[in-house]
Amino acid sequence: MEEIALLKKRQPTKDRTNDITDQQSTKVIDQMPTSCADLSEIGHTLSGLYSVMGNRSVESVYCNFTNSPNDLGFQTWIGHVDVKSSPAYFYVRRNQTFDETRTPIVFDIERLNEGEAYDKTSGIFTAPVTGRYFFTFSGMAAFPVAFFSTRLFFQIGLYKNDEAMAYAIADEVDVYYQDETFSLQSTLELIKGDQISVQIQSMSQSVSLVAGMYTQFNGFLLEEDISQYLQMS
Ligand SMILES: [Ca+2]
Repeated sequence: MEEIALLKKRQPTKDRTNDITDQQSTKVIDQMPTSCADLSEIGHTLSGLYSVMGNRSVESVYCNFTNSPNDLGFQTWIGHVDVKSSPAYFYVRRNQTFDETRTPIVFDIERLNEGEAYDKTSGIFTAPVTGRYFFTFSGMAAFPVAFFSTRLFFQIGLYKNDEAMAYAIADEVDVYYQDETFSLQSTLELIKGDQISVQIQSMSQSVSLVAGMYTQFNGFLLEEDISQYLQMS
């Protein structure tokens, strides 16, 4: 008796499996699904959240398969799915002061370098994938004792390949030793292989970049153009 009861309990599950395999008309589409209609076409029947391919990114949609494809509630767009084929974020500092112009500043202290896109021997971040990135650089410039009251300046830039994307400046007019802070930020569209560095664009003689905890370079991949890798058939 117990066995029969058990069989009866299992029966609905078996029937449902048959429903899907025997009655649902399924077919293969020659691309990644881009909508609930595509998902339905390849055989999905359970309503729920699904990932589909959008124009530039993977998107999340809610499919209500109890509605017909023409009903308003059949597909509800939820948002973009943040897919990254490779992580990229870093936080680096420098151990010693720096005073060379138009040379990538080497930050040799890696607090974090996920994905190893920042190279601490060259000072260059190389975009591992095409997408949008955020960079921030803040620091302190040291101004020497001047013998007469004159303006000393320090101009630093964030460079994409060899082109400046942002400048920050610090200056002082004083006869005493001075420090002054600066910061710059950039949100950039980068192609895979683009190189980002921080360089002193120009400065007065004997000015220098302070090292240690006072100068920090950070960056991370905001959003990757994932679709370009997925055009395979
Ligand atoms: Ca100033």
